[in-house]
Amino acid sequence: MAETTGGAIIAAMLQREGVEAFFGIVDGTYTQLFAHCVELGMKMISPRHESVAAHMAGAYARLTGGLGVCIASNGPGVANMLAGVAVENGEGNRVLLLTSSRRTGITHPDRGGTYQCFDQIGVIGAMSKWSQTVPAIERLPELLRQALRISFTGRPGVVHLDVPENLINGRCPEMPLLEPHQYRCLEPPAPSAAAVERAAEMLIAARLPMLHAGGGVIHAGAFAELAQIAELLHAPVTTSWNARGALAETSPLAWPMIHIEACNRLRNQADLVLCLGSEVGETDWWGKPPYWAPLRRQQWIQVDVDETRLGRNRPVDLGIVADAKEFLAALAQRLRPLPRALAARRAAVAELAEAKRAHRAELDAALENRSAPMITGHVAVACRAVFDDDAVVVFDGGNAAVWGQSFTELRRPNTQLSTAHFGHLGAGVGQALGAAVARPEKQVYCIIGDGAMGFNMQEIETAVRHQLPVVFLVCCDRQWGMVKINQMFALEPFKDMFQHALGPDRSRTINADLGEIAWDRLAESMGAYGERVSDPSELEPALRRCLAEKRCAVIHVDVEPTAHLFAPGLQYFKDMHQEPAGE
Ligand SMILES: Cc1ncc(C[n+]2csc(CCOP(=O)(O)OP(=O)(O)O)c2C)c(N)n1
Ligand SMILES: [Mg+2]
Repeated sequence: MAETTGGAIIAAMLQREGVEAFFGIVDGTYTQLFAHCVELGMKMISPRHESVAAHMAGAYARLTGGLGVCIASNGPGVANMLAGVAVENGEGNRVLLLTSSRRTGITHPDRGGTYQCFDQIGVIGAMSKWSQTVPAIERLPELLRQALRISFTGRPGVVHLDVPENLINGRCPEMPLLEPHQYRCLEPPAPSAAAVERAAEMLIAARLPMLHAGGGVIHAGAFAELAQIAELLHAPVTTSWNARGALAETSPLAWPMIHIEACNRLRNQADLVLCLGSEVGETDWWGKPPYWAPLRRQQWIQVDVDETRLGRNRPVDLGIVADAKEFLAALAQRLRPLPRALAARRAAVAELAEAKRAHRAELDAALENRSAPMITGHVAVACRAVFDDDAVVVFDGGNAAVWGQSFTELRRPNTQLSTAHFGHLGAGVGQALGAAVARPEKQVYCIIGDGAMGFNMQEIETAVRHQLPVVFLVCCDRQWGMVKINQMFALEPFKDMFQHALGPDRSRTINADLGEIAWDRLAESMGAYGERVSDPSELEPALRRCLAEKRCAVIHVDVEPTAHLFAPGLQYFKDMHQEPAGE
């Protein structure tokens, strides 16, 4: 019988799954794996830290609607990957992690003193959807099939298969391989006709229905369907933080999550919520009053691929297990335009929209300050003026991300990346690079704090090496801004307790200041293009020069450090940490 290797088997199976790119760092324990993948035409993108590979894979999966594959080598490589696993699983991105481990027999369990070994599946098992090791080569195809089956079932997240080095690199007999349709369902779950009928009746009868979209809408790619249903019903759309931009914000029916009071008002006035692919978690205030109407005044229909999420945080009147796109497409078939009811809805929606406009004007007032160093809001505004409407924007950092979100209009669906569940500083660097791999023909830019950039600055070289022309705008306030402002308020009532920590006049903060890194010069040292801008009127020309370079570019943006501390809406963020008052 012809011979092959475990690595070649995995590569062939990934090819059958349509994998075109994967992310990770080379190591001898899995040479046969990455070599065969590259041989089959898959692009291997190699960052300089394993956790970045996970974020690249997560962003890639989210933007392509496919599978994000990353690899990490036993012991230290896997240890470095753990942060990425936690974040990407938390964010709910469809990531397949393949790791090597030491040869069979000396690990799982550790024989004692095994080099570069820890309980990889025990640790990752506790932080992912599924994690297993391959005990013998005969079981490799079956266990990889199980990993893929679980990856495409329910809410996306990280699945992990660990393969001992001798099984990846050693020779073995060839084995028959199956096609994906032979081992997993390729069709997303469709709703029953009865459930669609009931939902349609409720939506037609409602006075003011609204839609609430979560990450499930993004992963289902249900953008056109969401817009169509919103228009048919003339229903405003809010999103979770994770799904911001599921509906283009150029639509008058989009209620961007930055307009918190406007969202609260809408969520209190709607008498019916159609909740799509969202678990209605903490950043949606658990679906509770006073942020949403009480149960007696508001019905809920919840649609999710994962039955265990139905009614979990907010009780529902109708729970439907279905993919968001399948459900919305079926609903569109059933709905007819509703001229009489719509007239009343139009008036109600127009009135509610006033709160969005007022808040926008309030935010934009900050832009009247055009002194240098700049007010951080100018960064996002200049980007919106220069980058294409379909550019992918990544927000990372504390206040830098809040300023960025607050001044960016998302003009096309699925063009925004952040770590909405984790707020994980530095993840945006990998996300931006992953975005550039996923959408090579589109522009990608990343608005990031100077603290956040410091976690993964080495990846500028990765962007240069792989010709990923991402533009980074590093908002340099030389502080952990979001934490500094928090300390200023949180320590105020306890000032007298901290004479040593806060200094004799009790005016200091504790370790919230950072030194300066010259991000433009750092970038140049790695072969990227660098600029430094302090005056807001110089930002657009600098961005145009960056784009003309057609390579990775980094702009060191000097922002006014005190104004930067007062990012819009921080009080709401603080409020969110408390349990909402209502039932
Ligand atoms: C990996 C990680 N470590 C720590 C934190 C806690 N944290 C939240 S915001 C913040 C400060 C962010 O500083 P920077 O990136 O410079 O953004 P700025 O607020 O100054 O704009 C910190 C330390 C976090 N969110 N992620
Ligand atoms: Mg900072």
